[in-house]
Amino acid sequence: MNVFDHKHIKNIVFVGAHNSGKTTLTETMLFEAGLINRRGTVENKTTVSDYQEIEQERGSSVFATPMHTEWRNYKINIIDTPGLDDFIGEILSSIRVADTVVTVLNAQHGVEVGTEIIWNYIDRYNKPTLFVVNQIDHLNADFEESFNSIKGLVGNNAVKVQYPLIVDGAQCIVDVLKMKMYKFGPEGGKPEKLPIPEDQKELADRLHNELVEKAAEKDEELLELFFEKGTLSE
Ligand SMILES: Nc1nc2c(ncn2[C@@H]2O[C@H](COP(=O)(O)OP(=O)(O)OP(=O)(O)O)[C@@H](O)[C@H]2O)c(=O)[nH]1
Ligand SMILES: [Mg+2]
Repeated sequence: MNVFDHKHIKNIVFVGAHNSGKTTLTETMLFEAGLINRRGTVENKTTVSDYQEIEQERGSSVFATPMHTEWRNYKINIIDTPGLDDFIGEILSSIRVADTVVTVLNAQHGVEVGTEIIWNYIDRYNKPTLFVVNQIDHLNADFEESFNSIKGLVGNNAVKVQYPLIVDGAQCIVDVLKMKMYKFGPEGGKPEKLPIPEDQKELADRLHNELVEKAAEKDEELLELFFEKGTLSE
């Protein structure tokens, strides 16, 4: 077994309102990373994270569950937390040890009361967070509305890193950090990496600049580099 010093251990904590899809997303990540060879579901009581009897009875998470993977000489701990604030102790203790918090939203609802409660703790403990707009396959899912609700919650510091797009019926993601488009097959899996389509270039460029400027604004060293080079590398 590999041994890691504290600099090479990163804790990534999944938080979010009840039923936003944290456990399903974690399961999918473990599957796509090849750590499990069968993707379980909450309905079938077969996820890695919700393994306790009470969680399987309720069909929802009750405990913070740590899982892990290795990536580029780092040990990445992925902690899936419950969404219901009855279990706020589990959520709080996980946020305290987080290097990065991932706040999962359901694209049908955007920011919910549960998201607000959890955000207050993320803010209080001054943790960086990435928002994932999840469940975009629903008919009434609305990415833009969800993003606006994030801005309503955290203010203008929120910037897009990726946005979803349907191209020829296929689910795609435009990544404005890497400036690439990822196209997924119907069953998910490894996406095809493609150039950003012509009709998305202007928007993608604008979002890329916003992202770079926001990053520079928050860090003196990056700001100096930004003035020197006019942009920042990935
Ligand atoms: N259509 C659709 N359903 C999803 C998606 N992700 C999760 N679900 C369903 O949403 C429900 C809740 O999913 P969970 O993964 O248990 O959500 P959670 O955030 O872990 O819930 P708590 O732990 O109780 O807070 C389940 O019925 C999932 O099958 C998605 O991307 N699309
Ligand atoms: Mg869960």
